[in-house]
Amino acid sequence: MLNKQYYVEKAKVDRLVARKNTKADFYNGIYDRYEYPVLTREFAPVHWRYDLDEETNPYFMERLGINAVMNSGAIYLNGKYYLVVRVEGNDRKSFFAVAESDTGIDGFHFWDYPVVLPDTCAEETNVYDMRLTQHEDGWIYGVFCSESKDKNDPDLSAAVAEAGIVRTKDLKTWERLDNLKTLRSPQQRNVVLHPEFVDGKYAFYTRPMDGFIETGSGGGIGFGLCDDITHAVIDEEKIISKRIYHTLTESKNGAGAVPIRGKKCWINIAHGVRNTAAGLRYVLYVFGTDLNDPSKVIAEPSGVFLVPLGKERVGDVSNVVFTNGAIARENGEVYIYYASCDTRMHVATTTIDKLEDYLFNTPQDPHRSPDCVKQRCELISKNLELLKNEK
Ligand code: M1P
Repeated sequence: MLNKQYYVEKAKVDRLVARKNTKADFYNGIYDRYEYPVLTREFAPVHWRYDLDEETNPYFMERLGINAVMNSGAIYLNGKYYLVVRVEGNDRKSFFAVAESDTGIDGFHFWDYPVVLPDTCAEETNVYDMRLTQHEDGWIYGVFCSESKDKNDPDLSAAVAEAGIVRTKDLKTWERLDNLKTLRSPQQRNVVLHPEFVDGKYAFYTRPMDGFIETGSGGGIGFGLCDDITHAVIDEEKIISKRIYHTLTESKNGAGAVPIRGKKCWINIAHGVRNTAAGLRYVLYVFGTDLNDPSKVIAEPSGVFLVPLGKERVGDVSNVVFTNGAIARENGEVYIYYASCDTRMHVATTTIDKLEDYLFNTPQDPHRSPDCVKQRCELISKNLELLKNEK
């Protein structure tokens, strides 16, 4: 018999899904933020977490809890906004689940079952952070981190990160392809597939790393081409967005959402990491690449694009924002989905025009305090002149 507590808990989930989201009182002219997260662990269906049968669960105890919903790939299909969410169970293992919405800012609800990926790698322990690429070849690709224990290292925590690749047409049936091989980098995370062929080949953004956490000699976000997506191998990785001393990418960086085709450039929303006394701080930054050569950076505005603010600053891994999904609509609207603190999902909305204005008209980082002061004084004196003439 069904335990009646089910209805109480289900009503809580239903209320969250029905809650309208409104723009927050935040302004920077670049994007809007929203009052509420678009997904939290409380959105997870009750039937994912509880055994509903009174006989086998007399206390209506949570049997398989959900710890977090975060880093989500995003896609717009047949009039709906879809997130392929990284869901982390109470057992620390992540899996993917589809949540859909009619508006892109609220109403996200999970499908009944999580994504069941073909289980082709016996040694794979964890999967996370899927980027969804609607490729011009007609497939929707999901590229994600496939993590296994490093059997050659006796350290209990030593692990290997590779890029797993799946493809689908409907987000329901998934075909698993070979993991990406990068011949010069032992580890890969934050790999993203470009949506168009480049020189007739599949193009990947990579993030070469020496270790599982430390990028070591890995100099930043790489770019490489491969002929066969079903057995993807990249020989050369050209570093296109570098790690730079005393910037937000000093410790590491990584590609985020699948690049968006703008009018002037490919819009790349990435994350940069620096170390602090409070641990690593993850923020988002944006760069633009040539429409004809996505490996060539042509716009590099200075500094952070989006940082964790207020309640977003605290969670399982505090001081983190991370994106691996954005949706650009045909009318130019852009929905940037970002997670805060590896805990919950948010949205920020903007337009392609605004992002390109930001990319090409935000000053570049002069890399030294005296030059930053000069840059700011120029802005101040121009503004004071304007204000004087207004009087
Ligand atoms: O905890 C913050 C993020 O850490 C990793 O990102 P990176 O590989 O750049 O360090 C990822 O594991 C990501 O999932 C996580 O959000």
